[in-house]
Amino acid sequence: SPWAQEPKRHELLKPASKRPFNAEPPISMLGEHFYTPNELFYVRNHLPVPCISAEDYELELEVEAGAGKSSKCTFNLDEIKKLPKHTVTAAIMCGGNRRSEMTRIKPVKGLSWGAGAVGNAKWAGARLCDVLRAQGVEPDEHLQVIFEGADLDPTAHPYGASIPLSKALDPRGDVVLAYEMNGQPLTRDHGYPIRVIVPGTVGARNVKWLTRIVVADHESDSHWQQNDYKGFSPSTDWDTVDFGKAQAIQAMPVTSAICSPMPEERVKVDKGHITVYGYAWSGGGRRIERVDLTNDGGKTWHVAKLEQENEPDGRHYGWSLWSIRLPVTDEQQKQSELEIWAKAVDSAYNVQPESFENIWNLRGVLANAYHKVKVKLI
Ligand code: MTE
Ligand code: MO
Repeated sequence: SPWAQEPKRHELLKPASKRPFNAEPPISMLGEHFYTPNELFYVRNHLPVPCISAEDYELELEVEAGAGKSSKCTFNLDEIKKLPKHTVTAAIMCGGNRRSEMTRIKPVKGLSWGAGAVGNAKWAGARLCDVLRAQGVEPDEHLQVIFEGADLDPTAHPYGASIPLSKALDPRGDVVLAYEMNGQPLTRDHGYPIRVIVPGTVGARNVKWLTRIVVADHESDSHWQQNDYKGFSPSTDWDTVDFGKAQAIQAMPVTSAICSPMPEERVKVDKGHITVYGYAWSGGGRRIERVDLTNDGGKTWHVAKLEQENEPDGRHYGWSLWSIRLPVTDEQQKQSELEIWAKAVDSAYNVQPESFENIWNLRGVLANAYHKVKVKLI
């Protein structure tokens, strides 16, 4: 069975599916750590986890004829580790994070993720731009970089994805061939021995168990690049959808989530306040500027305190944690039910949409409406 060699997982990871393994941590724990502990980092696998030994590992780099002077070369793990080591903090978020909230409007196809299909880590490895430059790859707006994993589907096609060459070559893009996650070697679930980290870009392009890189004049022809991870109008249904007409998701939109309290939690009011915390993140390196909270349906907004790295805007790839002591009126205390809303604003003043109605899409991706949590006051 292809599933016989699956790694052991932390018991707190809640599976959305077991084969392939997909799981998220309890979000109250997620919001407690600026760097997500490796064993609690969500796992999103489309296929069985491949077994790769450090000795046998090989990465192929090919420049196709349509993308300049064609060439092919390979690297083993030691060769990659000898290249200058670059560290970047980046959150990775699945395109389907928070899908379960969008589903409540109208069913969508996809794993029913809560708000935990995201994690923030310090990644270290060789810079992809160094590897490409050494191979003589020149900037060209029309070219793409295709990544392939060692995980194969039943027809022997690898998991694959692609990004624009301009992102790969940009030194501020911080794309790394990572062998470390929070100072530890990658675990098997997260791509051992090498995965590509594409900061600011949807999880699906951060290919794990990376075995092949191709510079080409076209995107990856994989299912996941072509027929998945794309957004559509709320009125597009499975009879009318044309995946060829939509752009593959790359940078993610601004989002946030309340990690604590959890829905339906009984929350103690302390001197007229309750404590609320969570995360916020935006794609494309856009820093989180502000997180606003309301518990009266938007009549009054309160600004949360942010914890974030001091990276420049445009290169701010890590998430922000936020927390606030939210005031509760006597009137609200008497009613005992309270609904809390969170919305984040990024450095381009992009803001989350208020509801899921107008961003609903049939795959349930880009689910970034205000996060709304109903609690009971005690
Ligand atoms: N890479 C390979 N080779 N196979 C996969 O199934 N899943 C992708 C991406 N890279 C995937 C992959 C998706 S959809 C996401 S959201 C992230 O990996 C999840 O990364 P994680 O499991 O380390 O959290
Ligand atoms: Mo994903």
